[in-house]
Amino acid sequence: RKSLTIGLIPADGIGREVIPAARDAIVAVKSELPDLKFIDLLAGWETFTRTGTALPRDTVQILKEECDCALFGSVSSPSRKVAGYSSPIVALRKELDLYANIRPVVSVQDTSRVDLIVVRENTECLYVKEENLIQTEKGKEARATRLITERASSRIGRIGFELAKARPRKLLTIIHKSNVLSVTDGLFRESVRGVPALSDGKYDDVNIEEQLVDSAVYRLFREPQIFDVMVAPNLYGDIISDAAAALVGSLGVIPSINAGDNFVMGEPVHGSAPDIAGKGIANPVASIRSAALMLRHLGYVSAADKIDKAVNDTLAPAKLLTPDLGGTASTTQVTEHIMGLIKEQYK
Ligand code: NAD
Ligand code: K
Ligand code: MN
Repeated sequence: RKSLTIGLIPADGIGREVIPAARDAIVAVKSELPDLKFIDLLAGWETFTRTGTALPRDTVQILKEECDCALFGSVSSPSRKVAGYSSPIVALRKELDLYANIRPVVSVQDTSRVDLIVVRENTECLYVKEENLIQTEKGKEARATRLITERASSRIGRIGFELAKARPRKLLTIIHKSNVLSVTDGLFRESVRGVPALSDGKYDDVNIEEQLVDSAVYRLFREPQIFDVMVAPNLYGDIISDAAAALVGSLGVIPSINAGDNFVMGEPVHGSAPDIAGKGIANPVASIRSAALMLRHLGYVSAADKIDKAVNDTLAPAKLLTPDLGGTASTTQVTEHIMGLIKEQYK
């Protein structure tokens, strides 16, 4: 790759305060990257109120035709149904076929406590949203379709194996409920388990475990350190990744990427945080880590390591923290401190 073009979609609320910090972090490691280009793109609730669409066609087209990857901030989605509005993040995952949602969760001060990655299938399961309501003689009856395919399960399984292989413990835990849902979850489990056989011995050194989803949540809260990489169908992955996030204190530190075979989009896990938007105190760490995760996924491992190290060396001494972590520092102060620690690594 001769150049790296990154779409920036801050969207709403604190997304506009933290995505610039993520951009700064990428610029700070630019000596290890191809020629950088950033393109500012619109999406979100504010865009909807101005233009009538939350995801302009222009944004999608530029992402597809000009960008190698993107950083997404957060949207303010209304809790009531608004005619014409639908979440741009869900649409982007579809448009760009970002089938893997990857979310590392690491304790802020003591990484020996929680250090795991949740890999969530992002395209099917109950999220195909085929729901049906009928009136029967005995009252209303609702049904939903839960789609599990071998193809989607294998490709998410492969991502899980790939991530597990790169970690010291090399442990992949498959999350399912095939004791009850033997057909759908059975297919998920079998498809993930089938990945090594299709991979020329590449994953022979990865240890495979399984957990039923309910006991996985129980164990996550009791002894989170037993987990390394967890791979799950969409709904379980959604729940487990939020539950895991609760273990480390603040949403403001948890990054994610949405990845497909041809595109990757970094995104802090948190939303637009209307309660603190505009105050300059949003924690930029989730977004900065999302930038690092995106670079790592694209193969720029040493650049990503430098960003992560600077973040960890800022958080662990617990001197310069934003209010969500109990400190009094501003977004800018934390960002500048992290940038300083990145620069030091190039001296
Ligand atoms: P939220 O993540 O925006 O906020 C939850 C709480 O965490 C708030 O108290 C907030 O101040 C705090 N918080 C979140 N990120 C923080 C950060 N970086 N630094 C410091 N504190 C932080 O969730 P919510 O309040 O449930 O939702 C607000 C809006 O965001 C809603 O409109 C919701 O639809 C949207 N949302 C969007 C996404 C997304 O963009 N993918 C995800 C979740 C929620
Ligand atoms: K977000
Ligand atoms: Mn969720």
